[in-house]
Amino acid sequence: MMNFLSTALLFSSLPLIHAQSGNGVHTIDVGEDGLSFNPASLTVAPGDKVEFHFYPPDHSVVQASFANPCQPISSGGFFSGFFKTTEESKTVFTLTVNNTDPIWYYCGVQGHCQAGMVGVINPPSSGQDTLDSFKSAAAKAKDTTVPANVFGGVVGNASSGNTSSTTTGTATSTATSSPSKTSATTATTTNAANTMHTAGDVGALMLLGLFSWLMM
Ligand SMILES: [Cu+2]
Repeated sequence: MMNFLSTALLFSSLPLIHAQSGNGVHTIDVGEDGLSFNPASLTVAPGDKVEFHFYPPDHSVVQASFANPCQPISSGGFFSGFFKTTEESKTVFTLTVNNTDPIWYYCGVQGHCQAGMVGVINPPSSGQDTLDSFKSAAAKAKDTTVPANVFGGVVGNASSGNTSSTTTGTATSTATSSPSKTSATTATTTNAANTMHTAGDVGALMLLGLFSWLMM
C-alpha cells in the first residue's frame, strides 16, 4: 500500500517537473513576413538560447553595433551565414545569450538592412537607443557588409519542445505579438514532447514500483 501511495505521489509531481523542460529557448522568425524579424525586439535571460528560423528566399543574421546598423560589430558578435532556401530552413542558427547587454542585429543580404530588416535582443529599457532609431539609421546606411565566416553561434537542428516565449515573464509580452500560427505549432510540439516524456516516466515508475515491492 505504501508503495502504491508513494508511486502515486511521485507520478502526480511529474507535470511540475516537465513544465520546466525547454525553458530558455526563444525563436525569431527570419523573413517569414517579408523583410523583417519576428519578433524584432526580444528580451531574454542570461543563459537563454535564441534560435533564428530562416524563410525563403535568402536571409542571414549579423550582429551590429547600435551606431552602425548594417556593418558587423567590430569585436565579438556573430554571423549566421546565408540561408538560401525555398521553404522554412531545416537548420537554424542558435545563439546563446550570456548577459543582458543589448544585441543589435541585421540581415546581411544587400538592401535588406536598409529596408528595415533589423532587430534587437535585450533592448535598453530606457534612453535613446531604441529599435525605431536603429531602423531609421539603417535606412540611411550606405551599404551592407558581412563577416567572412560563420561564427558566434551554432548552425544545427531546432531544439524539440521549443517553448519560445511561455517560459519567462519578460518574454511573454513579445509572445503576444507572434503570429498565432507559430504559437500553435510550438504548443503542439511541446505537448508531444511532454507526452513522450510521460510515457517514458510511467515505464520507469512501474519498474521502480516493482523493485520496491520485491525489496519488501
Ligand atoms: Cu534578409
